[in-house]
Amino acid sequence: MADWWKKSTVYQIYPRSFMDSNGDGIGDIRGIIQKLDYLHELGVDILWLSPVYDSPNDDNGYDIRDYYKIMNEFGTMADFDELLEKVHARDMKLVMDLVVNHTSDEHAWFKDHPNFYIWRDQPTNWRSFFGGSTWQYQKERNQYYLHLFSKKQPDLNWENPELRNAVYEMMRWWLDKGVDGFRMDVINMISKNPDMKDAPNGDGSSQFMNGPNVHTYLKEMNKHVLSQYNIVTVGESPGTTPKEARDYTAAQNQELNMIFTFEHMDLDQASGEKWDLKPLDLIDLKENLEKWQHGLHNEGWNSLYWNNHDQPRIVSRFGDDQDWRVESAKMLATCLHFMQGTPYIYQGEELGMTNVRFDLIEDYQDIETVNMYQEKREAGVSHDDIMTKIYAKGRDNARTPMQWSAEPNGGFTTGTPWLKVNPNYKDINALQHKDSDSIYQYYKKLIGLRKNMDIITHGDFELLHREDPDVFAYTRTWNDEKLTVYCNFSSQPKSVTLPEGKILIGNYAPNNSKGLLQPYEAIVYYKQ
Ligand code: TEU
Ligand code: CA
Repeated sequence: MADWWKKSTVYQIYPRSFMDSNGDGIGDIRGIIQKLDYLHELGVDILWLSPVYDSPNDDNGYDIRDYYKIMNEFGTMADFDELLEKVHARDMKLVMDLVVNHTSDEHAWFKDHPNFYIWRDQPTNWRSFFGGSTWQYQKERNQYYLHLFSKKQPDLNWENPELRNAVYEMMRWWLDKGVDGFRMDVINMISKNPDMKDAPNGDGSSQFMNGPNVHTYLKEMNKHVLSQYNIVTVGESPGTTPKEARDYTAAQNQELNMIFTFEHMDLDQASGEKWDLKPLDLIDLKENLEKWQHGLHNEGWNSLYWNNHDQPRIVSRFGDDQDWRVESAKMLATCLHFMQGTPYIYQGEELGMTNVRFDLIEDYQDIETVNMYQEKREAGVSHDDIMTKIYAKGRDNARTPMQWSAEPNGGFTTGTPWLKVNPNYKDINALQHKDSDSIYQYYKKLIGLRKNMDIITHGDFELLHREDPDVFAYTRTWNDEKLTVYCNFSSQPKSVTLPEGKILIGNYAPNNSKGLLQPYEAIVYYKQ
């Protein structure tokens, strides 16, 4: 079936933190194999693996040393082949994380093919996403190489056709193995302005995001590789608007199937820096998601997500992980899963896993967090002020090990976990996932509704009660069918006018039907 991914739900696995099968404290491919029935039971259709390729793990696998080898800590290529076969045996699909904006500086290309990278005699003032300059001096060449991320992640020079062909050859190798598509890491950064200049505040993003040749490269990639397989592609593209997203994802443009926007994930930051915190204004969120629903309706396709391995956990961020954790986790899921697009569930989201608060910076592993801590301490910011920022937005919030049970380390490992397990694992874990009122079972229902209701896939979106600061309400209409979704994003009861139709799903049982939404209540009405 064409566009099969429009009715699919994707589950993102961060292998390092998913399940450790051999007691070394690091998740691995055999651990994923052990949990395939848990995933199949949830009803997800596509598994997206964060990178499993050989890597020195400066950025936990997003610094690839060998695209044709599995990272030692994760297992062997035979393990991978077994995983792929067992995923397919369950009628699920497997999508790899394609990181081709940069490689590891330990990749053979960096030594043998320097022209696969970007060199300049003089650096610009651009700042790296991980702090410091985006330029690293190399004595042997007496030049600087560009690295938008860590200095061990040199950017690839996509102007070089030899590099592009080497990437396409590698992509075909994985697709010929039978993988079902790619999530493409910062794919909208692969084309840089050739004449790079200093930028205000060192923010070079206007010169490397959605650059001059990005569509040329993606059309070429589609022609040489993507169009030859029945696969799904999603491009991670920070700094992209709906207009640009249409250019990437409109079918007639023959580039990608969908992209990840970051706009809704930037609404609780006060400035250009993710660590400058401000409370979310729900009206901003409603208007942003409306803009994306309308911007790609019938022309392009949305990815729908609250969580991934870079974002804090949504129940702690936009919900209430203290007094209303289960209700708000289900409410947030309802809000997202009735929109148009392909939903992405990040490991642990289906359990209502929360952010973590380690007292010591030494307990944190993420290069982005560790670098930021050092930079801000040197600038005189107090430990406590920085920890507040890390608690809110640090990437390790999403990377604490999956909480499978109340056993030591949440059943993730019998060894010492590479990153400490969230201490709340005794209360929050997968053991209860079969309980009828669990968050997992609620997600399972949502996933099933998407498969069976065309209105969710195709219906028109209309925002309701635009000015209400606490209730996110919208309708979907398709022929003579109508869905009305009410989500209370607050801990206060909120009165709403009852729509016509019957209650399809809700996170309170028995559902409130008197028009007074309980704290964090979500309720969906269906009329035919
Ligand atoms: O993230 C790209 C990206 O935009 C990040 O800077 C993101 O905005 C930031 O991590 C939020 O705090 C991708 C991967 O998802 C990320 O894990 C990698 O570190 C990065 O690219 C480099 O490969
Ligand atoms: Ca292991």
